[in-house]
Amino acid sequence: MDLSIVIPCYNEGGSLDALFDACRNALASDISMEVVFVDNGSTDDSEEQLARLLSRPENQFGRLVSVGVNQGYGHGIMTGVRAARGDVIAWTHADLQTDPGDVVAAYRSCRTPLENGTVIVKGRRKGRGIFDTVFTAGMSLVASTILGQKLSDINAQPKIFHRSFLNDFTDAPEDFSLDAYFLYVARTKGIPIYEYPVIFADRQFGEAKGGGSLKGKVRIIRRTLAFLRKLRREIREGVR
Ligand SMILES: Nc1nc2c(ncn2[C@@H]2O[C@H](COP(=O)(O)OP(=O)(O)O)[C@@H](O)[C@H]2O)c(=O)[nH]1
Ligand SMILES: [Mg+2]
Repeated sequence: MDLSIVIPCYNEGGSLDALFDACRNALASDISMEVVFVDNGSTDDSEEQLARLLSRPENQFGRLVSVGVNQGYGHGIMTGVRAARGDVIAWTHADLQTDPGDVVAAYRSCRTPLENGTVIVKGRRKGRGIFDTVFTAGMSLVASTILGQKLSDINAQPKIFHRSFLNDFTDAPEDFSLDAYFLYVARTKGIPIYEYPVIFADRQFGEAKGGGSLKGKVRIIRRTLAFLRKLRREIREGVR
């Protein structure tokens, strides 16, 4: 299989019909691919919606992985990643802020180096408001300073990599810091990061639980900074 797209879903019941439509539109005859939907311990009707959608003949590109009790964003993604069968693996969000079609387009933009494991690809969000742009630039600067590695637009989706990259991914964080960790590992291993421009839409269904709200932003900053400091300490102590 060429490509697995892992999509963690946490209380995304309202997004799933549109998400499946978008995934179906993203399929391409020259790429063998699967979408691994992770029900990340949702407490809404996501599980029933996923079961209903996955039973339909037109949705056979999809597979379900369930996490019984939510243990965080990173935990959900890594559970899906470990179940993925593609040579190249991607993750992106379920809320349609990034189009699954852009995941396939980003894959295509670097298909050969991705297949050879010589690059990782990440989205770079275009067309956002000034507040979000400044916030993201600030976070990138702080994270880069703490880790001593240049990281930019850390939480942009998708993230795409060859499965061999997982060997370097030894203790991935369970929470929202996973995206920062991913880029940090690529930088320390000297793997080039290619940034593919993506349009970042507003969330259409359900509620933002991450950085889409001000409260979420504050929480993400605190958690990410705590994680980055821990990572830096461990690097200094030679644990990593
Ligand atoms: N908050 C949260 N989101 C999760 C979790 N697991 C998966 N997700 C998914 O992560 C994606 C990003 O969450 P979202 O609330 O849109 O974050 P935001 O866009 O930064 O506000 C969505 O697709 C969620 O369904 C989790 O444990 N917590
Ligand atoms: Mg979102």
